[in-house]
Amino acid sequence: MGRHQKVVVLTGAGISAESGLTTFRDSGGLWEGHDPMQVATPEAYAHDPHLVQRFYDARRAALSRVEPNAAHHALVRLEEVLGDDLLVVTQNVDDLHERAGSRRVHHLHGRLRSAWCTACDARHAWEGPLVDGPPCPGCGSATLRPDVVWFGEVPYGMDVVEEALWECDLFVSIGTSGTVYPAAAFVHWARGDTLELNLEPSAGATDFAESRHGPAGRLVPAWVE
Ligand code: BJW
Repeated sequence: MGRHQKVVVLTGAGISAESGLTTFRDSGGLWEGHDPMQVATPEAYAHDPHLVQRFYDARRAALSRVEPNAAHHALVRLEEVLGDDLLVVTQNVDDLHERAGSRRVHHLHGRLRSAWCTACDARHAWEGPLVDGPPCPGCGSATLRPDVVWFGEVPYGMDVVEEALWECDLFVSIGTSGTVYPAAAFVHWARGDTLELNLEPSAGATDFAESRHGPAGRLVPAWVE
C-alpha cells in the first residue's frame, strides 16, 4: 500500500476469529441454545437480563484466554508508518487491537471491559461478571449493563467516524459481513479508494473497488507489507 495516505480501517468479528473468538453469523453455533444475534438486543435484555448478562460475562471472561493475531499486529505496524493518519474503527467489543498495540482505535459498538450504569450514566472499567448485579462504583445502584451497542441504539462517536471517512484516501474493511448498519454503509461514505479483506465476499463486496478473500491473518499482513 502507498504511504502518506489517510487510511480508515473498519474491522469486524472476522479479524478476531483466528484468535479464537467466535463471529456472529458464520460460527454455525448457538450460545447455550440461543442465537447470539437474538441475545445481543435491548429486547432480550428487557425480557431476560440474567441471560444477557451471562452471555456478556462469558465473552468478557474469554478475553483473558485469547491473544491478538497476525492481522491485529499488522495494523500496529501500519500505524507505526502512518501515525495519526490511520484510524481503526472496530465493531468488535474485544480489546485485541489495543493489546496488540494499536493506539487510535474507535469502538463503534462499545467494549466488553466497560460497564455502563443506566441510573447515573457513568462508564466504569470492568473485568468481572455483572450477572449478580454489583453496585455501580459511582452511585451504588445495581443498574450496570454491558457498555455495548445493541440494535436500535446509537453507535459511539459517529461524528468522528464520518469526518475520518470523508477525509480518507483509503477505506479498508476487514472481517465483517457487511450486514449491520451504519458500518455497512461506510464504503459509500468514504471519499477515497476502497478495499475489502474478508474470508468470503461480504454482503457489500461489489461496492468496494477491490475485494480480496481469505483469512485475515494472511491477507492483512500481505496488504500492509
Ligand atoms: C473472516 C474470518 C477470518 C470469518 N478472516 N474474515 C437499514 C439501513 C440502515 C440501518 C438499518 C436498516 N435496517 C435496520 C437498521 C438498523 C440496524 C441494522 O443494521 N440492522 C440490520 C440487521 C439490518 N442497526 C442498528 O440498529 C445500529 N444503530 C443504528 O443504526 O442507529 C441509528 C444511527 C446510526 C448512525 C448515526 C445515528 C443513529 C446499531 C447496530 C448495533 C450492532 N450490535 C452488535 C452487537 C454488539 C455487542 C456485541 O458484540 O455483542 O454488533 S450485533 C453484531 O453485528 C455486533 C457486530 O459488531 C455486528 C457486525 O458483525 P460482524 O463483525 O460483521 O460479524 P459477522 O459474524 O456478521 O461477520 C464476520 C465476517 O468475518 C464474515 O463475513 C466472515 O466470512 C468473516 N470471517 N473468519 C477474515 N479468519
